[in-house]
Amino acid sequence: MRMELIPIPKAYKPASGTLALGSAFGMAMDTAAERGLTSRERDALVDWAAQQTGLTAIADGAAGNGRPTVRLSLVALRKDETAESYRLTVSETDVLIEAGAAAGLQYGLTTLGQLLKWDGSRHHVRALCCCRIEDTPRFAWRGLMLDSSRHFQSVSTIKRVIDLLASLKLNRLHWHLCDDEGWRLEIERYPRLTEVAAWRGSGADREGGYYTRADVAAVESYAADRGVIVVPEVEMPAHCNAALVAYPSLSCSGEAIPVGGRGWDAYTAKAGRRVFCAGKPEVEQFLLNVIDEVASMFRSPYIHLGGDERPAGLWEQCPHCQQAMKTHGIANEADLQTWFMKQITERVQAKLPLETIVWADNLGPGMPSGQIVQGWHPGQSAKAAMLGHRTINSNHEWVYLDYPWSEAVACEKPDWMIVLPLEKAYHFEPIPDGLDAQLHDRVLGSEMAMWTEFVPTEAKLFEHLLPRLAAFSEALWSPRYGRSFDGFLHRLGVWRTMRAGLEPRLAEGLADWLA
Ligand code: TNX
Repeated sequence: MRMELIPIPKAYKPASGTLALGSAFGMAMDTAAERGLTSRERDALVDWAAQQTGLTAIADGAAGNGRPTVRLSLVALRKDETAESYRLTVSETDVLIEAGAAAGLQYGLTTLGQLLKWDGSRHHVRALCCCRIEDTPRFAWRGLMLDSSRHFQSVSTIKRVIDLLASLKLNRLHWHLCDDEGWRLEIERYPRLTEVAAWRGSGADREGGYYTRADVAAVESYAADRGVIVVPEVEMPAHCNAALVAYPSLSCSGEAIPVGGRGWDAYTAKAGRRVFCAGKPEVEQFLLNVIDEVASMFRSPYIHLGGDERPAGLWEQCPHCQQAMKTHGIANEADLQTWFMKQITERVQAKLPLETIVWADNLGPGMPSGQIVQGWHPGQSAKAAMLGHRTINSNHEWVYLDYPWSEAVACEKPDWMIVLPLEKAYHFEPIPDGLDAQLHDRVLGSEMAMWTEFVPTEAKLFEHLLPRLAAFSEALWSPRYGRSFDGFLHRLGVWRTMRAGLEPRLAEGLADWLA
């Protein structure tokens, strides 16, 4: 079976004959699509068709004008289909894409673009081989977490990342916007977060940056047009040194955080990792105010509240935290974190129509039940599912993109990192080992995690993202059986050529993929 798509579709049937396309094709929507889609969705689909195929898409709606037509049709879904499913039929006269929603139509067009690039380059004409594809994602949550704190990426880099996600049928960008090493989001109520904490070093030596409200709006609408939901993260109660550099009173001692140099660890090298004080009411107010503003900027129905890697011992030494523990009958620091996160989560949920996500570090019976839990250590996602939570399985051994992809590059990395080769990324299984089949639907999917302590430039970023993100897309989208690493490598070679042909700048960053 000839099939050059990534991720590989659920079902593909070749048929005889070809459809020749010139430099343009017509696009027609059936009545259901005309009625069922917003004009913004229709416009975005026409733009997407042109972008993915490299041809001119003319939304003329009419057939019989001599041009081949791509027809978009909204249909009722079958039981095994979701809003992201599509059916694509290439006949000798036209292309029909059927789906239950805009998302599925968009993925059908993405597939059309891949088919055309491959068939076209093979035949040296713009032609498609007739075929029928039925496709549906295995998991609903297919994402990338991007850390913009440790190193800042420009809006144009973020848009290129979103293009990459969309071309691989990935649908979530989890945006890690604040951490110890930098605060990256403009919050009008707290200007020092970006005046001060978005920068390291000074004068000509200053490095960093932040996203304005206008930047976020641009990224959001760019992502929305490509079927990607941008999920912002506001980290707490730890990984917050940058916020404490800007507003020291939010820490337990209230003292200024000593800053050293302009390296990525400038805010932690001298100060060590600090925490927000769990015993000061102003901390909760600060975080709720920040979340309010974040929610007003993003249209995501989800917000990530962090929750990972609280350094032990700091709250124990703090009189405000001790007092809070006494008042609320809390026995230890871990329970204090559970209480703190619960306070914030419940207030957010009472006020805003948001689903909350947290890292799994503080997983336990005290966690609010509706919480989505992102596991990053082996076993955490299984435990979260068993405790009744929906979970995103980002087991670091399989999906951490900051890890080197081979022993050869491992020497440039810190000792604690393990190697995540392409083949391992390909074989990632999002359903944790041994999880009871009845709980499988609690596993929403996964995100690869692109931490950027050691990823300072766009070229490095793409070197880390690709090709492992392509392997991951297949693990999340395609059926578990009926695909192979060898087959993937073959298709990857094709995909790489296609992308390189289209985007020479990207190709520069991809030098040694398959060497
Ligand atoms: C752990 S995973 C972290 C990050 C680091 C990463 C490095 C997680 C929730 N926290 O802060 O960047 O390891 O691999």
